[in-house]
Amino acid sequence: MMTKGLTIGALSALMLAGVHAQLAQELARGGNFSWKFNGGNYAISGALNTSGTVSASNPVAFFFRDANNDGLALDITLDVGQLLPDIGLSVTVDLIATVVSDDGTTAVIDWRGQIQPNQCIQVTQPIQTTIRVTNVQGKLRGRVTRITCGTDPLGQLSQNVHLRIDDEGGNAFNELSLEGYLFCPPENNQFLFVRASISDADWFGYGGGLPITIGNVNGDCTIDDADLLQVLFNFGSSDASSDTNGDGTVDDADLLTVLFNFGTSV
Ligand SMILES: [Ca+2]
Ligand SMILES: [Ca+2]
Ligand SMILES: [Ca+2]
Ligand SMILES: [Ca+2]
Repeated sequence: MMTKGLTIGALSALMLAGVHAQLAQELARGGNFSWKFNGGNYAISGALNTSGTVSASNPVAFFFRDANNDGLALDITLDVGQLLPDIGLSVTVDLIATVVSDDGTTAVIDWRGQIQPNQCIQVTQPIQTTIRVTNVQGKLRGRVTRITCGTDPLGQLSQNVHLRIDDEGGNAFNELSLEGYLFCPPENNQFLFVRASISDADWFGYGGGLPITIGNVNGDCTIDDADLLQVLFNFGSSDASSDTNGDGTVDDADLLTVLFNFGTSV
């Protein structure tokens, strides 16, 4: 009796989770999101004192993973060089995701990370020099809302998207800062200390959708007979667009994935 009760309880919980899937879970399920930095301002203080505007950068795709093993696969790796190609600084920082709030209609997610590389890195802006970067800190806060499922407006993702993410909370929650020492001195020298930060960052992105890994082989907004037919049609082949688990063969494992998630839509 007890086992049966537990099983029914677990099933109810699963069904409830399915019905009331939270936005953060839906974002994580998509596996990635496209991101566009629209621009902001920078300020450098210390040995150098200057400020200006940071121009918009090309859209990029971020791939979610669980970098800190807390069960939430929403962490991203921010490549500063990709975000700010003008600066010529190549450094990456893992931003760990925390769900601040999520009522199923709107979610707020924080991404934060910090590294202490203590490495000499070439920069080309605002002057061409080397900096021994001692601290890199990144913060992003995004508000996730539902949109009509369709192709990624930023053209980065292969699956359709149904979530939009907008920057939220201003400078207190969106900042990229770097600290280090000009000319790469062997020891910390306060006269050479510089701190650069980006404020007033304006960004947005898209994510969600149903990835190929859960059986949405045609990339649209539902897992249905079209996906089933595509897998059956390519059964036994190595067609990558029908290979849900990426093992090089379209076989019963891929078919089961489609069947298991059959009927899911966003
Ligand atoms: Ca995580
Ligand atoms: Ca914005
Ligand atoms: Ca589909
Ligand atoms: Ca396969």
